[in-house]
Amino acid sequence: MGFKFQGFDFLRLDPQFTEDERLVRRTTRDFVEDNLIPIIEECFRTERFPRELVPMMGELGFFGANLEGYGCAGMSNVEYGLVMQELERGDSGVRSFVSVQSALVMYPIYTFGSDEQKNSWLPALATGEKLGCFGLTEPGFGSNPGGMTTTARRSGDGYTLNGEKMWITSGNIADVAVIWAKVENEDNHVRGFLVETDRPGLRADEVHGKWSLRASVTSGLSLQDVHVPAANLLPGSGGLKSPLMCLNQARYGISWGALGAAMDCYNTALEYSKTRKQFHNAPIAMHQLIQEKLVWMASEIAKGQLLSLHVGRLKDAGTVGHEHISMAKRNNVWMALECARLARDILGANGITEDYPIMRHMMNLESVKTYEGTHDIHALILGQHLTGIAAF
Ligand code: TGC
Ligand code: FAD
Repeated sequence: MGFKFQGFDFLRLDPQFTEDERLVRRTTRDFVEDNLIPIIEECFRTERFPRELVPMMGELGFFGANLEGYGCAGMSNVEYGLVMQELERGDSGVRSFVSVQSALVMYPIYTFGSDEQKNSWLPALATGEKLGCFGLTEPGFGSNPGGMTTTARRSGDGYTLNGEKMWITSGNIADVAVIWAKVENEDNHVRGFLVETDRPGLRADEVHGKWSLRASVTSGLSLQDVHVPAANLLPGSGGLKSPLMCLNQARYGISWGALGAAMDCYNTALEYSKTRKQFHNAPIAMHQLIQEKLVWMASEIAKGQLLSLHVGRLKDAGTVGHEHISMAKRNNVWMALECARLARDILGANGITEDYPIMRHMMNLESVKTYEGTHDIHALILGQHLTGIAAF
């Protein structure tokens, strides 16, 4: 069932987007409408990542979209954001997959990698022929990745890695893992390593039974004496700042993605409220309480659009701060989750079924609120920026 997506432009923002930006949005929207929407409920129900869509997403330039060269599309950050918005209108799990491939795998290779690493990995990651994952979080260190216990020790012609990574998106389908580890004989400095997933000693265990992001693969990674050549160290990486720079790219995309999920919830609730009749044989949209909920959603989505667009323009101008990205991620994900809850309410009992996308968005957004820095961690990042005092 569900209702056809109408787009959302209460503030008449469209003229603020360039023709290229509108084209990227249209192309991604068509891809989602034609290829993702028809299968997403089945994927979510059966805990299946729709891998068959990967080659098409590669052809459309979704992977590493805002990077230049190496077969990447060279999109602006606003265009990249609009891709994320449209993908997450389809499903947060598919947007997560693209975020990880782009912001957390291709970006660090592009930014910290050697020419050899860039040439050998980026073109294949851009087409989707190769897939990647990003291992920062550990079982005991989520919000505080600086405490990580995964180690790399220089040995022979390379490094030997040991440790456990947890909650790793795409872990079981990746060809390469970007692993963050403390180098034991280099003052425990955090560095990034490219670890091919068929190396002896690396094991990926898929997490099953998630009630969120069920169309996305999530894994635990175990590294036991995994040896990589010295050429697998990302030479430009150094310190916790390096993985945090990757997180900025992903968090920025998430701020747009959450808008897409919120728009889908709003659109569904609006259309439903105009057709569902209760009391006086009249649509429930005539009731003030229903209208107030719709107005809240429309107002918050419109404000969220302004926020992401402005942060995107700052990013394109090279003047964005990570605090701006924290505000956009925190606000828009919270807002989207509230929209999902209000929309579910408006749909009554129908809202809990897979006939409508609401409950799937709501469950997905619970993860989105937690990953890439929880809602509260972003409050503390912003608090630190405002006061100069770290309260972590
Ligand atoms: P702290 O001492 O504050 O910072 C260490 C160094 O990093 C610098 N820095 C940043 N640089 C770039 N971007 C940022 N956002 C940065 N934040 C801090 C900082 O200036 C410092 O530089 P330097 O030169 O002085 O060394 O570090 P801390 O250990 O106190 O931690 C800070 C905190 C809590 C903000 C950070 O650890 C954090 O963000 N925690 C949240 C962890 C997180 O977000 N994990 C995400 C894992 S990946 C994931 O979830 C993927 S989900 C799938 C998908 O994306 O779709
Ligand atoms: P914790 O850090 O244990 O936090 C638990 C609670 O305590 C939260 O409410 C938090 O806000 C609060 N809290 C923690 N510290 C403080 C404090 N100082 N003050 C106040 N409150 C605090 N990680 C990766 O590296 N790669 C991935 O690809 C990846 N994909 C993921 C996919 C999914 C589906 C999920 C759910 C997670 C993924 N993650 C990934 C991990 C994610 O980044 C972490 O879950 C997140 O950083 C939070 O860590 P945690 O779950 O250990 O929670």
